[in-house]
Amino acid sequence: MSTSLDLDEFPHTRYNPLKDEWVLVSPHRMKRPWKGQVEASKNPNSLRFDPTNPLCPNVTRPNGQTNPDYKETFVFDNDFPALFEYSEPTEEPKSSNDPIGDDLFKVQAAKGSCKVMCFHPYSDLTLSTMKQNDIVNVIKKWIEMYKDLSTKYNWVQIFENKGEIMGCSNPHPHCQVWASNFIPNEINREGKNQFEFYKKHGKVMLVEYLNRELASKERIVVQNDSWVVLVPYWAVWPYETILLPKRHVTRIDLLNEKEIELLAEIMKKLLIKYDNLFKCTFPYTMGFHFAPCGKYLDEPQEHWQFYASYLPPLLRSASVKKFMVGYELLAQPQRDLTPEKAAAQLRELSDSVHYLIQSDTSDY
Ligand code: H2U
Repeated sequence: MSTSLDLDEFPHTRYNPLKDEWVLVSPHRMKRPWKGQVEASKNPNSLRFDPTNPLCPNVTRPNGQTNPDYKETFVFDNDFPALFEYSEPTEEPKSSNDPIGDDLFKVQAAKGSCKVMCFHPYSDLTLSTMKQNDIVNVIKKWIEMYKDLSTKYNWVQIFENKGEIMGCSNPHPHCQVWASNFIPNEINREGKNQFEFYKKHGKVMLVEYLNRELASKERIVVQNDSWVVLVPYWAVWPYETILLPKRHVTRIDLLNEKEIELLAEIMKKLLIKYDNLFKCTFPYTMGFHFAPCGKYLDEPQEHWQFYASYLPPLLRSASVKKFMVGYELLAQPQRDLTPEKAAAQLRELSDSVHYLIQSDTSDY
């Protein structure tokens, strides 16, 4: 990008076209002395099986149900769901009721399905230390769940909260899947902005964006034949990344076998890099965004591009996190480290040798 601004030195704001919002970048602040606390990193969970953990195989959950002796993934209905399913099984997304009320007091019934998915029977593994084949199983299960939920609900959010710092309640490798009759705010916003871009340029925003990133190389972290991980130009969190396919894919169930295989490969590579960054089991929230489903399956959604977003909170060490507080909550997000520097740091880290396992971990 040609600009007279020195983006490495001077404060500037960057535009996020996906969210239609700006982020303040203050690179000069990286030079200030740091007197904050730096704690030693906690050892990751080393217990393979814990009979008191409700996500482990063969354990009876507090609701009285016993988990099967699962060997790969295991999915169950969340015992404490944020949403309740349609009361009538015949209800469909098309008949989802519209909001009622006026401009000041609007309300709409929220229906949905909340599932928990265990990635693996062993509690001491994470996606970064699981075998690539086991990650392929996880992706295939996501697709299966999506296919089932996408006919009944208008949106399916697959997400993983990892680490206590991110509010994750259980060290066992797992994620959640929430399907809803309504389109959540972030999806609504991204859908509108991608649609406007498509109308204006006749191009898919994130396909075009990736082409530009591949040409510049500045923010690329790792890539393979089907996927690219990069720190977005408009990243908010210090080591935030976006994982994009190299072709236009509107929904998760449209990924082919090779893309699924290579998605598992690149996810593992990125997560090994993340763990190696501060030598800890790296916390984050991750999830997928793609075209909505349900009643939108009948509508053109070509403006959408499938992607995964990784949002890690850490800033300087295993325990020093970036706080999204005062200015961020009241005005707009702000960061010190530039996305280019974050990408360079992540790029240099090994994507095959995990700091805890001093050998090639691809077949751990
Ligand atoms: P988190 O770690 O992201 O909080 O996800 C764990 C989910 O598992 C959480 O939503 C559910 C919690 O409600 N859960 C059950 O459904 N049953 C249990 O016995 C334990 C946890």
